[in-house]
Amino acid sequence: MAIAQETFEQLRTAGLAEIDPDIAELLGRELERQRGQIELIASENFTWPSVLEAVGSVPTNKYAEGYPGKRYYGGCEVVDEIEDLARERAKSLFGAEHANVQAHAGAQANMAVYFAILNPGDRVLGLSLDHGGHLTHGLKVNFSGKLYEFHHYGVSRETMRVDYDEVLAKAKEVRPKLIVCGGSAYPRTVEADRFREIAHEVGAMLMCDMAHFAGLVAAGIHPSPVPHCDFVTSTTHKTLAGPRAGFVLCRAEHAQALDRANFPGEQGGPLLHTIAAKAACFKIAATDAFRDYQLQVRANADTLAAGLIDGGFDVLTGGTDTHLVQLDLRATEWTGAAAEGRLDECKLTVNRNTVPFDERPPMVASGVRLGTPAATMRGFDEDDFREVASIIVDALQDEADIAALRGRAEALCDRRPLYPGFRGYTTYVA
Ligand code: DSN
Repeated sequence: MAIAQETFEQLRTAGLAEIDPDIAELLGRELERQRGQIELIASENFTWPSVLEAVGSVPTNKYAEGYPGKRYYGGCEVVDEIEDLARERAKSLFGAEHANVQAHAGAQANMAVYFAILNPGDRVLGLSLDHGGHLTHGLKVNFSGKLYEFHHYGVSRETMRVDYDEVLAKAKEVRPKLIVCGGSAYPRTVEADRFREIAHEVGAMLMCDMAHFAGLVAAGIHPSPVPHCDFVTSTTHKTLAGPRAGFVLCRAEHAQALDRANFPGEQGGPLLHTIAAKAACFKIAATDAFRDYQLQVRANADTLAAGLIDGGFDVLTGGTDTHLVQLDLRATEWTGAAAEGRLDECKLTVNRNTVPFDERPPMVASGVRLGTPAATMRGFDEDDFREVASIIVDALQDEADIAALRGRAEALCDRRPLYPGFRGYTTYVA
């Protein structure tokens, strides 16, 4: 009894390194991995220390099913204030009439919208996954493709951009209840105003999934989909640089249906520690410094695309309007998978991605998707991205000197340290 009591006291007071050195060691290794490579996965970012602190905070202990002022548990007076702040900040940042900040992730944000306005079997029109859409935009093996009758538009073979005339023709043929715009691998502006005209013409509702470019919207350097859409969904961890999570904005007329669809429709207790982190993320995203960061993300993406093209590679659409650059390897000997492996050896982390009209399966793919938000967060500027493009070009040659290329990537990482104030994996020392 006495020994167990001693252990219990230790468990109640000790930190992770003492209690679970295996996990502590893995967390430390993951921090060093993130520090020691150039992160170019377009959907990833390095969030702020303040956000990490909120994610590791005590509301993780609290059940709060329901919404502020209408919970199914006692003791919610503080978390109500947290969620209210997060909702108000989201509304103010994006100019929305209503915000629901409870989605655990982007997939649940999209699910909440579908549950709010669709019945199983309803027709929906979205961008196909292999042209830059998303799993939750109607892939057959995803809940969206199983529950609803999804139809897809794609990009034009000539321009690789969305052809709005084709979308209109398809919408007239399908007569969807909902049109979904946005996606995960589309490098150009999502013109929600044009989708609105199409939705209006066929009597459909409109949803934009702005998960990838939400940070650019917050900074005012990508047109906002909010005025044109019934619903806008997003994650908070991509360009927005917040915690790993999601949220939904909508018009006031849909507020009640959306809230009910989220809870009790598809989620139980909200993660209030993460919602606290979302509130901090929205506060940061409203600052001039965040706008400057997003301008740098954009400038770096243009520099990366230009460097790849100058090095003899094809970039889908010839460039980008966002943070995202799609390398098209079809004119080379490289597959996306092989290029991903080679770049990994050189300390550049990317993901293979199909390109539109790809003849290879997704596990092999003919493209590589690149993005600038994470490296920009550690301070990379245009000069650094000229060097990144040059490393990629040199790495994708038959006779590449891997050791030398790895050295060049490591030199960039040393010059732009990640989380320099971190001691260990959790403690920030200013
Ligand atoms: N998996 C995300 C991405 O990489 O874009 C989308 O959910």
